[in-house]
Amino acid sequence: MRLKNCILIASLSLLGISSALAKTALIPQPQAIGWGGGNWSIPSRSQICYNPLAANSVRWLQKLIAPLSKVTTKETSNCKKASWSITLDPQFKSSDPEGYRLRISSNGVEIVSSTQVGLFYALQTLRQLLPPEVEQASKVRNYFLPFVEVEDSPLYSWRGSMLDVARSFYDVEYVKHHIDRMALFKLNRLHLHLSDDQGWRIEIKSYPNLTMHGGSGAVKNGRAGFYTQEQYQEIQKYARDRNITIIPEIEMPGHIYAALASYPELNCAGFENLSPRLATPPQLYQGVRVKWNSLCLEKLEVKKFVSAVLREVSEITDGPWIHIGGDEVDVNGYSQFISFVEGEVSRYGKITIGWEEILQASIGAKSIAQIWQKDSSATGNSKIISLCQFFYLDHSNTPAQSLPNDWCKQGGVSLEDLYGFTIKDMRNVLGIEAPIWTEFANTPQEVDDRVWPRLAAAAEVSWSLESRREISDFRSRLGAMGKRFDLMGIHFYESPTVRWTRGARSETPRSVFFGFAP
Ligand code: TNX
Repeated sequence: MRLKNCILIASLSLLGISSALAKTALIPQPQAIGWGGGNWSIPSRSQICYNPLAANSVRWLQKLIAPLSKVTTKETSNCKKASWSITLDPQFKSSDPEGYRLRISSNGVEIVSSTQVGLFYALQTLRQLLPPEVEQASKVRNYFLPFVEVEDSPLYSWRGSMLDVARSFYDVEYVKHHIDRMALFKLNRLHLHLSDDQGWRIEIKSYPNLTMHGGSGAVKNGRAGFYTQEQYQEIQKYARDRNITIIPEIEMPGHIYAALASYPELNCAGFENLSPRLATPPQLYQGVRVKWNSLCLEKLEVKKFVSAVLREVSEITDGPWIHIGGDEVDVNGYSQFISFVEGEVSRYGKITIGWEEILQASIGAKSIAQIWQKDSSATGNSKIISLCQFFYLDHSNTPAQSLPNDWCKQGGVSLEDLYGFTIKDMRNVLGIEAPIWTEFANTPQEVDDRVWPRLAAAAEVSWSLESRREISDFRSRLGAMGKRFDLMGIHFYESPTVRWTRGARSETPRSVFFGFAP
């Protein structure tokens, strides 16, 4: 089958016709896929027809195929003759609301789902079947799409990436590129780690010094900066259009030195809450030590502060969750404090997420634990799995890369380690999230190098059934993705176990959907 395809592709390219080399390069692997025996030649002029419910999705499709064909659109309930049809059908049966069907035959391309999200994912699958040049919106003519039928839906509802913008700051533009790349792999949660010892990155109007002072710092060699509330909402809207929910994290009661430096009254008398005292307010901190500071929990000012911050963050957050950190801190009154914070979060209408340590407090049934070191199944709370030996992208890709953060797994977290993640007990598991901490990833290129391609593997682990996953097959699909990464300007790590196809790497990040709003 493979050999036949190669011969076909080779002979088509001899004729000067580009074809679906991308045939084997779908990531994540769909739940069901059947390749047909032929190809559909995209006509130079074509029509998309759509039903009224799909009006928003049709604009994405138009944008995607503009490089391939001169397209017109038609709203109709009878899509029999069009080259492209896209239908939002509330009656469409799928095992999940995010599911979809994509069919390519001699009649053209037909997409259907019961939701806009499903249609969006069908378009991402189609995007991967199209030549990587569409990412740069370069004209591609005479392209052939393989006959195929895809029936697809996700394993988990939580398919996440976490970006630490606190140690080193990443601006709105980079975050938007990151979001576009996430969307390509059907990821749907972006957790922003907005505060830590080295920096405070989100404007809080009632505590302006958090960003004026706390936002001016960063880890050594890192970047300073912050998002205004308006910029934060701009990111959120951009993500929302791409079915990605932003989860804001405000760390407390530890990992909070940037706030302690900005508002000294949040410290205890004599700075007893700083131990060892690695910096003294208002001095900023550029190091990478953890577990040395905490809010002064017994102070009334601290409760007032926490409440005001959570209120403002909740007000600008459109998703249901607020992440409160809660990790790596040794402090008396931890449990009561977490209960207080959880109460404030729910008072402002949101659900609490915290790192696994919050399970030591008596948290409410609705709160969610993010597991990073030790999976404890003894709890009824929902869990997000970020176990460091599988999902910590600040760790090296290979021993040869030898990055400074290797505390969880010496030699690093290889593509194979991550891809090999399996789960015995799926009860209460919402899904998976892969964090990139940025103590030692200080530029967009360095983040790219840690995040890609491993985040694509995390996307497959969170979308595809274990029975649909196979490492050598994944490696070959990933290798075929190399040229697309290059044309998108992604500085990915060339995992040595993958045979990469390459293209001319774009100087600047790009994607067919960058900056697009439907
Ligand atoms: C542990 S994971 C941390 C982070 C560090 C990371 C470095 C977690 C909840 N805390 O503060 O950045 O290790 O790998």
